[in-house]
Amino acid sequence: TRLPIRRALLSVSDKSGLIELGRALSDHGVELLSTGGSAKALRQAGLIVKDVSDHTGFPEILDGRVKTLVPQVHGGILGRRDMPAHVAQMQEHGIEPIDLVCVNLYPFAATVASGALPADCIENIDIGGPAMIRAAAKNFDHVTILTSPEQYHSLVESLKNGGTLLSDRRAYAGAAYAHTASYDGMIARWFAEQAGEFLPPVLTLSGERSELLRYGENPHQQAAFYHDGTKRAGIATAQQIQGKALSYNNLNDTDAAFEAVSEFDAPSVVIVKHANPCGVASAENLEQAWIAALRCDPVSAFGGIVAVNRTLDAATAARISEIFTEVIVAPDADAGAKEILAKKKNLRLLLTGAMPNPTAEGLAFRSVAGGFLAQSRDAGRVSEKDLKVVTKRVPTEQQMKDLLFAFRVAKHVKSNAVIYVRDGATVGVGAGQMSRVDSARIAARKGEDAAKLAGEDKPLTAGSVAASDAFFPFADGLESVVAAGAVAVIQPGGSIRDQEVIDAADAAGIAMVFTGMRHFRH
Ligand code: 93A
Repeated sequence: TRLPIRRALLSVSDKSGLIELGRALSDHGVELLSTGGSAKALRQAGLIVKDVSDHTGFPEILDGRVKTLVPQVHGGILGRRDMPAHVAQMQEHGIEPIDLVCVNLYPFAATVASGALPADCIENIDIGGPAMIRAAAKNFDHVTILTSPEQYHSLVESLKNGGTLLSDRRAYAGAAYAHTASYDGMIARWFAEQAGEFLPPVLTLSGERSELLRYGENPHQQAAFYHDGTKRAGIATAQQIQGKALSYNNLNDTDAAFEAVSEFDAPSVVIVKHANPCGVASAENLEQAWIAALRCDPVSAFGGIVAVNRTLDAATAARISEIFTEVIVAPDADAGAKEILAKKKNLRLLLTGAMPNPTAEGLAFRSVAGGFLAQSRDAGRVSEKDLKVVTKRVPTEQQMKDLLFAFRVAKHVKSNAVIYVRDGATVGVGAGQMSRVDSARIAARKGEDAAKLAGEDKPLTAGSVAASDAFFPFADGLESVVAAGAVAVIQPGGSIRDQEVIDAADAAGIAMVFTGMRHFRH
């Protein structure tokens, strides 16, 4: 059965869709109650509206801090229509039932984001709004609660059919509590930030659009994508231009690729497989960067995810589409590139509108049994001035550039990570091994394989530079990269056996620099 709506209270900060909703309600004979700004907007559109203060006989006071926090409003929302005692008490106190509440809250997040003073932020903590939302949601048996303009359309459809269904009202109620929970979560986080605390007392998602995914990492797992409301450029801001829906693994890999490529200023390409880069290159243009990145490990690149840090052009798109690729993610793509990729029906093209700032703050999570770990994201980045040359040999200018490039790549490779780089491109990536020596060997072997595929007689790692995401605990790892042909090494340093490792580098006649910063990624 449908529940008819006779009286509605509209009190919204975000006034989008308000007039259309108000008109539809009015057309269906619903009495409109409203607060200051909302009432004004409705009246300007020619609608008949009663001010809440006229309805309750109590004025808005304390600069609007108390507008709707009165029994006529909350009694009208909370009273149970199916209980004679409630009905009698409402009559006794002149409380008229309110069947629909439409509220969205003071823009706290936007106020904070605008850099407003703390006093303004505080003033934008909505009290009356959440109270009405929570009250209406509690009484969903009798009351409909709308908290987002996206819901107005379905409400209008319900009106045409004579009212709302219980199932609709229950769904609206759930959404309403998610909305107030995330709102209070934001406020709690802001208080924690103001106090300089890392750990907020509650962590909630923003209540922004969340997407159900077909399945998780494996088909027997359920999965969803939640936005955290920060609108960080990347996977959350991406517009999908073509191709089928993204899977959990696609999202994870695409994120890894895009975050990695955001590290580089020059036109760059990152190819990712299973969350690890298998080819990274910077060059004069994207096409050259693609060619160099692909050369590193063309076998793994098959079915990979490609991220670029410039508007994707036609020449590069044509090259990429020569091999099977799952996803391309770019800040933008020109018309020529879109046209070429449109021929590849299964390829997903994602355009994010912008590149993220790799050094921006943020949180990173990981689940553990019974809870989750939170840490600030790895926004660390070394530059040339942070590097300490520890060997007799000093890196050349080109080696220095490659060393920094290699260490930035290492940050985005699962530990233990050892990466070989030549002329702005990876030529061997060793990822995720339990022993650093194994990572070094695997990366070197990839350099050999790639050389064979490219028809070259020397491994690609010959004359390269090598990066390690954490220090070499023993000289063996260093000796291994020397054996692969590396002539300069970048690593954090900090092992009690640093001297042994430095001596081995000097004995081999190579250059080595310490960063003082580690980039574990587990
Ligand atoms: O200052 S409040 O916390 N006190 C209230 O009693 C109250 N009632 C509604 N804020 C209150 N509201 C909020 O006012 C609503 O949640 C809505 O965001 C806003 C709408 O105000 P107006 O209609 O004047 O633009």
